[in-house]
Amino acid sequence: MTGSPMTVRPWESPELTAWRRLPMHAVDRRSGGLPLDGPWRFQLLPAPDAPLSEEWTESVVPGSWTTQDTGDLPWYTNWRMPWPEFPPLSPAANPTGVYEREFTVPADWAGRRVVLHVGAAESVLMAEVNGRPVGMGKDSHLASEFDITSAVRPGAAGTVRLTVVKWSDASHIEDQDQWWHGGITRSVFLYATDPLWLADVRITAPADGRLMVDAQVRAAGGPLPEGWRVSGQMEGAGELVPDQEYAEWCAREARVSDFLGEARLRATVPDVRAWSAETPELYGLTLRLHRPDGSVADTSRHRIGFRTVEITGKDLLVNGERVFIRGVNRHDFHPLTGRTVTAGEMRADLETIKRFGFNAVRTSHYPNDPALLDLADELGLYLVDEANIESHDHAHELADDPRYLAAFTERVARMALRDKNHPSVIVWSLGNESDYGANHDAAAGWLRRYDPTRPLQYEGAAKTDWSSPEVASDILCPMYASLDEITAHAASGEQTKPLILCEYSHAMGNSNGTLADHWAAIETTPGLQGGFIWEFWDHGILQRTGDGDGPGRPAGLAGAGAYADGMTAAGYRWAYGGDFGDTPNDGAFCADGLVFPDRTPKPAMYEHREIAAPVRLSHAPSHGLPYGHDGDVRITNAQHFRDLSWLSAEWVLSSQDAATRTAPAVLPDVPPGGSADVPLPAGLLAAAAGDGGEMWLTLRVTTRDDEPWAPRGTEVCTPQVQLRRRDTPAAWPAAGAEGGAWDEDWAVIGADGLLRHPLLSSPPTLSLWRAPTDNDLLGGAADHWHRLGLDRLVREPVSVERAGGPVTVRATYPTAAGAVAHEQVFTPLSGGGLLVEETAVLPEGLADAARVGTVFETVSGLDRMEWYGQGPWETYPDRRAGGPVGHHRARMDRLFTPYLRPQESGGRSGVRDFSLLSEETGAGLTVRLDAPRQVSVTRHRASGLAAATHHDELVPLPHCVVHLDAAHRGLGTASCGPDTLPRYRLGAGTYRWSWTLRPL
Ligand code: IPT
Repeated sequence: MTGSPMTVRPWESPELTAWRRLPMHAVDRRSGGLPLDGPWRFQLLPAPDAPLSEEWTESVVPGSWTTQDTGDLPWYTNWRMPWPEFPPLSPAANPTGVYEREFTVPADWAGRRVVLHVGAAESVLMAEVNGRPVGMGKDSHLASEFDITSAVRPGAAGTVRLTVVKWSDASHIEDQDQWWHGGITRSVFLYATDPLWLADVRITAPADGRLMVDAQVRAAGGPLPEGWRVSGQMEGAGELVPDQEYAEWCAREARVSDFLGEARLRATVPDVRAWSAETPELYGLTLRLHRPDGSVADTSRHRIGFRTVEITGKDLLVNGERVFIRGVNRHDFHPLTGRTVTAGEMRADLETIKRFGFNAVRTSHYPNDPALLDLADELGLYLVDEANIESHDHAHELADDPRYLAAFTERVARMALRDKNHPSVIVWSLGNESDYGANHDAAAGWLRRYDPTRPLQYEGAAKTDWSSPEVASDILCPMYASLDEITAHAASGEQTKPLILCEYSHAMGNSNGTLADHWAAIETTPGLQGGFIWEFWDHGILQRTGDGDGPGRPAGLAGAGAYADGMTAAGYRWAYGGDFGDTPNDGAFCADGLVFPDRTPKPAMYEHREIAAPVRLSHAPSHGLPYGHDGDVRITNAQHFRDLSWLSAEWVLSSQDAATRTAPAVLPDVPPGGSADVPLPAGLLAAAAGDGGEMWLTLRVTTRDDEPWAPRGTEVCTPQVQLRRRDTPAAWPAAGAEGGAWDEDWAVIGADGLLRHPLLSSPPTLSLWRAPTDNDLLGGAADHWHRLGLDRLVREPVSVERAGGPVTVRATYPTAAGAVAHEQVFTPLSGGGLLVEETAVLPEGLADAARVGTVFETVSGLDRMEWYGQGPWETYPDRRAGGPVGHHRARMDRLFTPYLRPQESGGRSGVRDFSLLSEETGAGLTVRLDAPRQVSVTRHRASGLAAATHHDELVPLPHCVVHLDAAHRGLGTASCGPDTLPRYRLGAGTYRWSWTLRPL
């Protein structure tokens, strides 16, 4: 301890997990105490044993000192430790924060027991009060509490000093893939109890409404007095009844032990409304501890959710139902404060998660702030509550290292002790990426005995043998397994457990390809029950770029608005690994979330929202295309517990050549899992009878009333069916069909075969490359393209043939795997239009190119795009389930998605036609495509995107870069996990596509 004669170095003693730390419990002491949050005196020492100086600065608690201009900055590594020392050692240079402040214990706390609560400290906490060491604790994501009664005097001022050592033996088991920080990251407060207090409360509340409450009572300094009593009152059930049998047993045992401060109460709630993620029904319970004279010594309030979790065969059941786990991994993260998040921010996270169709969160990779669990209970989310253990870099050594045995078991036990009463917690997790060893089995043994009401999981336990029923995991929870692997296992006859991926669909950059394929399999394959997308957050820290490299402050400079517009405020950027001079680091691998650092959802969120839709729309089986104006569509309730009465809907009918029409829709009264066939909206179809082109019917579903996680009118999903195909090829301008003549003042094909056109600043040429996505880079596709030379394609003109109207241009594009033959036939159309028919032949070695298509650049001044196709958000061939076909429009800068590391972005799938126009004059150009195509329109060339490392380096062009793709490679998830499926890859061979260009 600082200033104490103790010579032990607690930061290098894994056996020493705590000293005088109170047992963890589930009694909420957050209100009624003495808050100690706010500015503290602070100094950052270079090492834990360095002397204190006279120089005090200030640090705000809770907060990470690494985001508070203290000189110690955030450092990002994925799994490797940032320094070379082996466990249990830590480096000599070891930033150590000393926090100090005064406090006054209220005078009316006289005679009470006083406890110091430190919400979380990274990574070793040593506490002193009035110069006296009062305790030590580890585990950066759980609270430490110390009894400081004898160190304080009620009514008098005192000083508390908290010393926090950043690197320790514990860092080796907190080696999670995230920024390293230091500091006191959750709230600090004092609270007082009676000398007789409720030490813990345990609630068992299964879905049948039979409640059991176990209270544990302790008395300061000795045995419990005679005559104490616990009473309980419960909303919906009134007074709880003491369990007589248990009371008698206790009385008997207490005579022997003198210390059995236990009471058990029971109640049965009639017609209980069960808790589930869809129906987060909570009941209030108040427990009171009475002194022998009947007066109240202590009170504990709880919100109870009645629900049952069990595993039957290969199914995880909640309240008897096999629920799909539509999960996401969430870290505690904030772009300004590092690890410190307020309850309001946690609520915003969870509301976002709910609004995009998720029903589950894995608290990767440590227990979260208690407020998060309260919110999950209230908003309705299933939690996999994960212990703070990840020994990634030294996983194999530590899993069996007896010096770490206590740390493993304690971290698991303390989590369960704290969170056991939350209905949202349906599964415990022993931690992440720590191999599998005796320490895990010890922790699992403790947990299974302590809480038989929940399954536990640990990915590492079942890694090598998916079928073994013996290991410390009740759920088969692999990470990043391929679709083939999981479906094969489900079909193997060897499956012994529910298969729920603990991580899948790595959301790094422009990613989450094949999510719909995963869910198509999950929803139809017995044994597959869902998974948790990796991950919610892009961990970009706001950084000033102008003057120094500190984390950005003051707060709020790059708020949601600024970033949704596609840029951070000037002079700031989202920093990732390496941007703070942190070496070694793992670069942008921390930018792998479904939301940007300011919580703006990425397009993949909309994909998920649609895949998770509670309402599905399909053609009634009796019908095929085209429908005409009669027939039925089928509406299915894809929920597990709720009917559709909480939703409103409207029909949206969109035809390619007419304006969108809408009409109110009535959702049928169908139970969970049920469906009903409803007639097509006849009036709407009649009105649209004359509309040309293909036709789509969308059911736009919104919340009917306010939900705890969304105001009334929030869009929930937009399922869609096609009613009529488009009548190509008749409407397609075949060469010569629409007589035109070359107007040489307007458009010219030069001797080089390149088109000069007044609407274009750069002629249409062949493109086979895209600015590599993170998946392309880390999965190897980008290297493949670079070796072939696709990123620096050179056009060699071969011939130009003029035959009156059409001009045929042939060119080749040499690559390392042979030349690509490219042909363009340009035909003038009446009214100044142009038809371009293209063919490209890719030699064998060019399979798996990024794209095959046309690229051209427009004139300046076009700032809006309107299109008929999928949208409005970005979609790609293997991530387009969430973009309904319709008429969409967007400002040019909104088309682009500002992934932290610039890359291919802004694509739209299934585009049939689009216009680029000036908002001011309405003038511009319009392009019609022969078939639904992948199109992207941005202010950036692929080469510019590929060369930039951050957005502040990009200079938008004044004009548009347009890509029309005959084929575009899927996105996959190869930055960590499987690449896209073969059907989303490009083969060698002949590609044909055509398009028309007309002035607007
Ligand atoms: C896996 C980790 O559990 C997670 O924390 C994160 O690092 C993720 O990968 C990638 O972003 S571990 C990996 C070795 C599969």
